[in-house]
Amino acid sequence: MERTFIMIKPDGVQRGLIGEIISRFEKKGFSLKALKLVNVDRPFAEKHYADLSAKPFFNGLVEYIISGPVVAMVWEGKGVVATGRKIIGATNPLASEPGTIRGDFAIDIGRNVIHGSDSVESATKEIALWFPEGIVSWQSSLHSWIY
Ligand code: RTP
Repeated sequence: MERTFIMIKPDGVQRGLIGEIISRFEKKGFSLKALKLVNVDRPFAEKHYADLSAKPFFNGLVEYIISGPVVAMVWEGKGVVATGRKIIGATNPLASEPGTIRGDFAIDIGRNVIHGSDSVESATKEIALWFPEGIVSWQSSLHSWIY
């Protein structure tokens, strides 16, 4: 079953959006496989965003991610990577459709509330980076009729 890495960024945590965000993924039918509230340090944030290290906004992005605790999660389900990105909405919240998380709760691209893996390959890498301790194994009883 496909998995994705989802992170509620510091602004999402500070604004009290954790429950709202978890609820949207749960109601869609995806299963929460791992969750932790963590402060990340600069080297870790730089590693997570290594692919963007040449971008002009890279330093600001790292400062933002280390500015407060984030919620790191693994969600599982059919098509969860692509559908998770749809639930999140476009990177620039002003371009995100209403009904998406960014469309409903954000304005600024530099404070866009949430991250979601952009491919199955990235998800595998990000889950290994954020959850080196491994994740608890459980099977939602809903799977038998959802999937
Ligand atoms: P994410 O990785 O956070 O899910 O975002 P994304 O795939 O939608 O967008 P990406 O291009 O990977 O950018 C990562 C994060 O960098 C910040 N950003 N700032 N022009 C800017 O100032 C700018 N562009 C991107 C955003 O926080 C974006 O989510």
